[in-house]
Amino acid sequence: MINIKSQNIPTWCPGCHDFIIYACILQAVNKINIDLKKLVIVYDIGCSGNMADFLKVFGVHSLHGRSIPTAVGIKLARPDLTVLVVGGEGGIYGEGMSHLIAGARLNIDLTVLVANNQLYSLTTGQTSPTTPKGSKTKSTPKGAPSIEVEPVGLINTINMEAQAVHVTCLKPMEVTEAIVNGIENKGFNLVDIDQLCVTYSKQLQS
Ligand SMILES: Cc1ncc(C[n+]2csc(CCOP(=O)(O)OP(=O)(O)O)c2C)c(N)n1
Ligand code: SF4
Repeated sequence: MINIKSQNIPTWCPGCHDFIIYACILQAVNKINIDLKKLVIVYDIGCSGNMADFLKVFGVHSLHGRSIPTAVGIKLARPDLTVLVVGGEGGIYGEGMSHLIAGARLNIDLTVLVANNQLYSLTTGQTSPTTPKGSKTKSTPKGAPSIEVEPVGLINTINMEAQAVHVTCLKPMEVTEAIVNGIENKGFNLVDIDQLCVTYSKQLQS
């Protein structure tokens, strides 16, 4: 059994679905029986990116929206490494959107896991690129004005050779399988994961 849990106890709110993504990564690493010397995880900034402290693997806790270019650099320098990205949709579909598009166009061999909770959660629940139009959030008291980004459709439009799937933390086995498939598929892989933010998601019902 490969144990990559660090000594730090996760600080996510009780019930946060980031715990599920964490468990799925642990499971996926065991299923593939990966050589830990060849695994690197690049984390974005946010609640999801805080996983950097809870996994004991080589990695970089990068900047908000800049996890994909960091991962691209690592992969270009060391093509023999398996490179994962873990971040929220605020970082990957918002500030880092152009990097997501560039990665998919290049079809570079990365697996990008997006904890998609439809909010900027670490900064206490502002609207994000996947907040449903009309939702009243802390930053959009009159309702979010923009239509939501649809990540799988977006990647398919950019490059049909890149792989993009949507899964939900309510079905953890599918999340694990998607991570395994992403690692095994030699190309650009987006795994968009419905992830409930138990603390701020109540706004999305408004
Ligand atoms: C360049 C930059 N812009 C903004 C911030 C402030 N910031 C930190 S986390 C965050 C939101 C994170 O939301 P998301 O990426 O969706 O991740 P989550 O916390 O929901 O997992 C923001 C705006 C920052 N740290 N750096
Ligand atoms: S604020 Fe939301 S996303 Fe962040 S740890 Fe708490 S429940 Fe999870």
